[in-house]
Amino acid sequence: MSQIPTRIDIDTFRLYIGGSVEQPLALSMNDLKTKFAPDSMVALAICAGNSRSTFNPKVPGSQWNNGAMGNAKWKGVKLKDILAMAGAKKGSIEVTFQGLDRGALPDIPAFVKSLDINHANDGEVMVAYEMNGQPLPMLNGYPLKLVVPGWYAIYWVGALANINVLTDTFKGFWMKNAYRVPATGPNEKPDSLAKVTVPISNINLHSIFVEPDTSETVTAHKQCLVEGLAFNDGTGIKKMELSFDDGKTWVEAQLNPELGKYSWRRWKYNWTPEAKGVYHLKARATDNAGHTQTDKQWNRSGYARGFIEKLDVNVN
Ligand SMILES: Nc1nc2c(c(=O)[nH]1)N[C@H]1C(S)=C(S)[C@@H](COP(=O)(O)O)O[C@H]1N2
Ligand SMILES: [Mo]
Repeated sequence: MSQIPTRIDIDTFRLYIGGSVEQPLALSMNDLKTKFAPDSMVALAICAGNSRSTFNPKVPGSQWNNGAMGNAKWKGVKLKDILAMAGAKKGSIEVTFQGLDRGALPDIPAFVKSLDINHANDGEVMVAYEMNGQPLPMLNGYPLKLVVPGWYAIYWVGALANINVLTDTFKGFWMKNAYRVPATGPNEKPDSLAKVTVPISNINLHSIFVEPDTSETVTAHKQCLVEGLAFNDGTGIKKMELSFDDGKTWVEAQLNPELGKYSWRRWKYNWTPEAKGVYHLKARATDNAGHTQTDKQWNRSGYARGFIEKLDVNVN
């Protein structure tokens, strides 16, 4: 656990922009709300380690189920507009982000993340001051959170206070040593770990069941609403399929309307089991980039789960 601030004086709080810029800035909350056009979007914030507990063989780290994620409407200022006001100098290549929290122990490196300057300037990355129409809750990074839509929440630096423009590659611990995946994607074999790794980046295609849950009783010959979520890095979900026989046959589920390209997408299916017994359900999404979820995936850190979700349902 990091030392996170428990109190912030919003009148004296400043967001500092410095480094390789023409004009270093110290922006108050009022500056952010009055000197820039507001921007908003619905986007999924998901921990890279979400669903880690389901990796086999087991990997170290918080044993998350599917709970380390949330979908919200974010409002704030485009990072691009803030960088334009500061004026990144020629030769700038990266931007770093740091919050007000400090490592729990003196030798824990400060939590600093970086983005390529073109990504920072893509017009989508946002410095958010509201979540679902309210000021950001303290525990979600009050008063400002970087929103990097389509990328894992490790980049969504909370209590954001320092933005630094760099003319060389950032080599901080949380980019160079931690939060990395094989260069070929978030998949490797336990007995032959990838030698080349890169910082984790965009959200892997995945889908989960929400209803029914394993404790629910489903009755034969009665309709049961099967519901869940699907998401990826923003290319969007094309198709959602379900199997009730452990992957032998598949049926198409209905996708709810899209709330935005970076939002999760809800899906549903009216299922009427024909007999009593245990059913082995599977959920499989296909995205607009042409990927379909597969059964097998593993990596040493349990990041970016994308393999197919299973659910055993007892029908009485
Ligand atoms: N300042 C700061 N921001 C941070 C982190 C952190 O340790 N410090 N952790 C990141 C990680 S790993 C995740 S999963 C998300 C969690 O977002 P939440 O606190 O809104 O749930 O915050 C990200 N932003
Ligand atoms: Mo995380």
